[in-house]
Amino acid sequence: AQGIPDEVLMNTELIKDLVDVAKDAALLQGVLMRIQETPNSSELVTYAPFTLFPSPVPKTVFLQALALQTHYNTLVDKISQDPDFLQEALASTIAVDDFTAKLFRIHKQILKEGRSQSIVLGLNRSDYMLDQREDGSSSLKQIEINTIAASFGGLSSRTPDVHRHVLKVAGRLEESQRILDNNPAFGLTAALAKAWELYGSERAVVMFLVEETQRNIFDHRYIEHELWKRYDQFVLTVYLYDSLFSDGREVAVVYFRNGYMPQNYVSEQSWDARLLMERSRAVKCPDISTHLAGTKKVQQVLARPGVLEKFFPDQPQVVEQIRATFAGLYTLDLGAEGDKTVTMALAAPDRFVLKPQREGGGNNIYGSEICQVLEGVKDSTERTAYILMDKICPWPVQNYLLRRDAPLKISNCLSELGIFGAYVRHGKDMVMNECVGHLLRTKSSEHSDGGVAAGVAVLDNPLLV
Ligand code: GSH
Repeated sequence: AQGIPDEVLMNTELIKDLVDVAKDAALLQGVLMRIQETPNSSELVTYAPFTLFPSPVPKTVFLQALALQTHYNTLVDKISQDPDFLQEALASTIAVDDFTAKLFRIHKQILKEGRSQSIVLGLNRSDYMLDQREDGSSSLKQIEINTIAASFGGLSSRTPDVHRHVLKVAGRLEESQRILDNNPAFGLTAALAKAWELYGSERAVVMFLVEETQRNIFDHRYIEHELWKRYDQFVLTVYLYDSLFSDGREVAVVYFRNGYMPQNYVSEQSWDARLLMERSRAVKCPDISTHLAGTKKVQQVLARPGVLEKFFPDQPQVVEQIRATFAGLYTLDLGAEGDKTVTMALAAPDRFVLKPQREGGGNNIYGSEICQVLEGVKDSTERTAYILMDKICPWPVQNYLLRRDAPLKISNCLSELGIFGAYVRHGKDMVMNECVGHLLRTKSSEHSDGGVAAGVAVLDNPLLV
């Protein structure tokens, strides 16, 4: 099996027609975003950015990523229940990174008071790229795991039909039939619904905590509508961008689609609100310790020898399976090991990515900028706000990135595969632990960083090869 052949990619007349077909198909399927000018109105909306064609992904690697997801769910959940591990892993980071420190303070307070809710709901997305070497080998490497506001499970449920249609119109029936079904919205909602049911109060609402500007509302709406579809009765869902405005209704589940960046906390009151939610009986998705389990520092510590073994003491094959997806990850803690990391990074910055403890995309540091940043902090504790990771290098593939008002041109593209995980734990019992779908995102190779929300990547589908 192959990707899209050049005779199609280079046929300019055909491409022009297909672009119109594709945009209408996206609108018809509801692959939508609000526009930048009016981010809180649905009067004028546009298609969410997407690729004209699906991108090739080797089948073995795709299956490998799917098979890992329930183990990653378990790992994240175990980390969240291990205060000693989190304390030790994050000690150097919270000493210098104010945002992580504030989250950690809430986590400590909850530990002291005791958790108010034994139902845990985890909706995450583990992201990977292919490390493709000159010798033709490809290996799956994890970029990161998102344990808060993992997005695009809604829109990616609708993109398969867009690519199927485009390929059919292009006369590529065989490729069209190879586009996989995908419905993360359904599985994410199944977990949300399970948590709501376990909470056990018909009148309690599911609260979507969203950003003040809501361009990505349709991605949220898919989840919301899936939730309503499950019940004959009235299900209450509310959208709030400031939890302080909750108007007296009991909240069963708080689904965070906000709260992952420092800018999301506009004042001290926002931090008070986060604490209030953590203390409440509502099921938090994620709770504060699961949020912390998704930090880059935890990712780096997990790659140290013996750490995965601690979480899976009797499952060496699971340890091996997970570890196989780890790229080289290096500490910048003060001491000889961290000094070695600094020297290594300065000697060959193009081989690495410098990652601060930030989410939302566009925060990582590459190339000569790594040297600038490291030169400034290398002799101080400030460097412990970052970790260093090997840069993953996939082969570029040509495709057309369709984005409102952007000129049409062929681009060299890199793709990132995300796998959605959903789990619910009630006390000690895992009552649900599933892999619920995938998300392929593709960007021009000119950009080293940034997702769809950050305006860099676009939605895509894997074409298994
Ligand atoms: N607040 C927006 C939403 O909830 O839809 C964006 C959230 C966001 O940026 N989430 C990150 C993500 O999944 C994880 S923290 N980004 C994927 C992308 O933008 O491509």
